[in-house]
Amino acid sequence: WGSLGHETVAYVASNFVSPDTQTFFQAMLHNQTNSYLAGVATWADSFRYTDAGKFSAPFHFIDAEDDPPTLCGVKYSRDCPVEGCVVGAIQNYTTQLLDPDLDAVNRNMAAKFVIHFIGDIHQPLHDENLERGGNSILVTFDNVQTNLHHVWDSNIPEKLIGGYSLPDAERWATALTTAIKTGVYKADAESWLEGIDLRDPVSTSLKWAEEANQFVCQTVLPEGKDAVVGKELGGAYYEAAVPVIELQVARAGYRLARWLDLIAAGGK
Ligand code: DCM
Ligand code: DCM
Ligand code: DCM
Ligand code: ZN
Ligand code: ZN
Repeated sequence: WGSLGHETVAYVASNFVSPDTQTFFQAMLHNQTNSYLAGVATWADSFRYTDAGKFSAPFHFIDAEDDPPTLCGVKYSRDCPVEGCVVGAIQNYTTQLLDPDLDAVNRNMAAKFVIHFIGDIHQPLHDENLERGGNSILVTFDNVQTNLHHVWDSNIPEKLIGGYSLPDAERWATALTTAIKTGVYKADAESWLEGIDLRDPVSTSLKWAEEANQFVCQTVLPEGKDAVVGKELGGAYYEAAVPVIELQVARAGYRLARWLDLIAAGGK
């Protein structure tokens, strides 16, 4: 996701964490405001472009070597290489956060990674190998040349919300929070937490990746890549994608809240 998606996931999570979790992460992140999660949600995207952070570039996705739209699916052994992937990264940085001996600097970094990667794993094209997660599929969006990955990361969310500032993210998160508490997601939200297990971050996050990857076959490329190459995606394609993007941002925020609650409780 672009900054709007990541900050919205973080604000949704802030709306659902327990008071103890809020206190725990506000202290860890040295931020006493309501934006303590949103304020660090895009840090990992800046860090991966630095020399010190290059190692973390593969941690933002898992390149499922499936065959959309005929066959979608993620396999950890097949799709997570030695350099790492988002599923392995969630495991590694969650484990670091549970280590009471970890120093404050690494603890702060681990928190920022977990907040970001639980967002990314919910973007369908972060769970897909085809054309580097859609980055090599050139398209136009409202007459601007871009690529399919960027359309899902940023163009669609920003057209929906009308901007990408921190207040835009807070506003979107407020709407998604209401939808979870009393609206269209109310009946399903508890089921989003099924299978969540702090002692098994790989199985937990692989389920999230698998679920997002199914949307590559259903919504991202329902008629294959040749049906979108060079096409204008700001119309009917946009309309079909919006409900999936809203659902995935809502799920990511709600699951991030529970994951942080479990971490703050020390895995107890
Ligand atoms: N991005 C950034 N810094 C740069 C270049 C790009 O923060 N120097 C952003 C643009 C996209 C985002 O990274 O919005 C995509 O990253 P991801 O989807 O992995 O979060
Ligand atoms: N950004 C975004 N959507 C845009 C433009 C920028 O999400 N339409 C993000 C990408 C970078 C940050 O804002 O993380 C700063 O971008 P820039 O340097 O392009 O202003
Ligand atoms: N990305 C992805 N899968 C890949 C390669 C990249 O999901 N195989 C993501 C990471 C960023 C965006 O695509 O969100 C752009 O990546 P880069 O700047 O590395 O081209
Ligand atoms: Zn992306
Ligand atoms: Zn990322």
